[in-house]
Amino acid sequence: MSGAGAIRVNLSVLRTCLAELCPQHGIDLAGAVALPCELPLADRFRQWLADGRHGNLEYMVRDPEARLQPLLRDPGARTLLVFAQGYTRGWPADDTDPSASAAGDPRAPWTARVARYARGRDYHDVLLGAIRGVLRGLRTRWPDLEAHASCDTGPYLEREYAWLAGLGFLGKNTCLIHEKLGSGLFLGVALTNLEVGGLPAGEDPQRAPLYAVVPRRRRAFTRAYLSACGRCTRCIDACPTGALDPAGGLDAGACISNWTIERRGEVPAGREAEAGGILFGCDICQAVCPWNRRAAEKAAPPVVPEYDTLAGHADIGLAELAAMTPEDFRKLFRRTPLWRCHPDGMRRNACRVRAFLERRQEEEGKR
Ligand code: B12
Ligand code: SF4
Ligand code: SF4
Repeated sequence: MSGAGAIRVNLSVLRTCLAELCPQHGIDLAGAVALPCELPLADRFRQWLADGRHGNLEYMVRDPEARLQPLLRDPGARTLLVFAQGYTRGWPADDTDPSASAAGDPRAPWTARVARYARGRDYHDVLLGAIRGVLRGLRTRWPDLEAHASCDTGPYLEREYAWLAGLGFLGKNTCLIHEKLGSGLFLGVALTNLEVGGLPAGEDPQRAPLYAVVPRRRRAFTRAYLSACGRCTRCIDACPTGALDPAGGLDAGACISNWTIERRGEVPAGREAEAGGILFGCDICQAVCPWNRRAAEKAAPPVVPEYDTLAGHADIGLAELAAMTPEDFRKLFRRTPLWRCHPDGMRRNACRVRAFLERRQEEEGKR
């Protein structure tokens, strides 16, 4: 914040503004966390780093305390606004998507081997644009509003803030899950100089967000409502690499999503089969989640169409992807989440999937 000072706002006025602005910009959920806020799950994050479960994700080790306390970077901030935008309304029970089931059906188009979050325009652009639209709207009411918006790339534990702001609960697959919309949600935040009178102090999660396209499950939340998984362990059981810890958390070094997106170099030696027919990202631990199955059956407003644009390119073959030039890669994937893996990552992934499918066909031929 530049030092303009805090702007005092009333909670119900902010709620009314968000209710008007969020639908205009395709945002499904919005909430707020008062700062400073001691994150109740901070020790999980510290332990995650201490155990080396960030794997090759070196950016996670940079200044971890700043990630836990935004005021260290910006002492003038008073409220973190938190937003969620749906990219899919759950996963249906009969989902035969190989990125979900790793079934390795050789007839499946390459687009079905890509995690759903990556089948459209880059969410960093779409959601960030939407958040900035909301902030512009808020500025017409509060011209001195200072805000710094980010989506994914900012140093925030976005899921924990979303949980604290009442947007949903945290699942054993580590995702933020809304009881009606499921976990197919992107998260983004805006650090602001708003001081919201009546906003509960952090630490305990709020019962509901300030704006929601559909309300959360009607039930009396207990004070410590953290997770609605109960005894379910489907995501842990379904994960092909054992990346999910039954005690909570994920080993990024063992996660297919990391292997196919972030990791430079091949899948860890000897583990290629675990990634199966998956080309990019991994949806398995969300596709098996009953909350996503239920969400798929519910009538909820459609997600923004920008998140479903890849289908038009389904006719490209894996062989073409495996030999893709940087120029072709740029033409097809610029401003999509697939950009993140670079042309060599795409070639590497396509070669691995082809080898997997060939091996499978050979094995079936021998039977
Ligand atoms: C690093 C990262 C990854 C890494 C590591 C993931 C991980 N779980 O840590 C990799 C590359 C593997 C990854 C994969 C994916 N990611 Co990612 N990722 C991030 C990033 C940049 C940081 C996450 C982080 O801080 N990890 C550190 C650990 C300690 O934090 P955490 O897992 O969130 O856990 C916290 C809480 O959830 C809680 N907790 C953790 N586990 C449990 C379990 C229980 C039972 C309870 C009660 C609490 C709890 O404690 C932790 C401390 O706060 C965030 C963006 C951001 N700035 O936050 C996106 C983000 C988490 N990713 C996102 C997405 C969409 C994905 C994928 C679905 C993409 C895909 N289809 O391939 C997968 C999902 C894999 C999974 N099950 O998490 C979304 C998640 C949206 C949502 N609804 O939850 C985010 C928020 C990006 C965004 N802005 O939308 N991701
Ligand atoms: S994204 Fe895939 S590999 Fe990673 S934890 Fe979930 S199921 Fe396991
Ligand atoms: S599959 Fe079960 S355990 Fe995993 S997040 Fe969903 S409800 Fe929780």
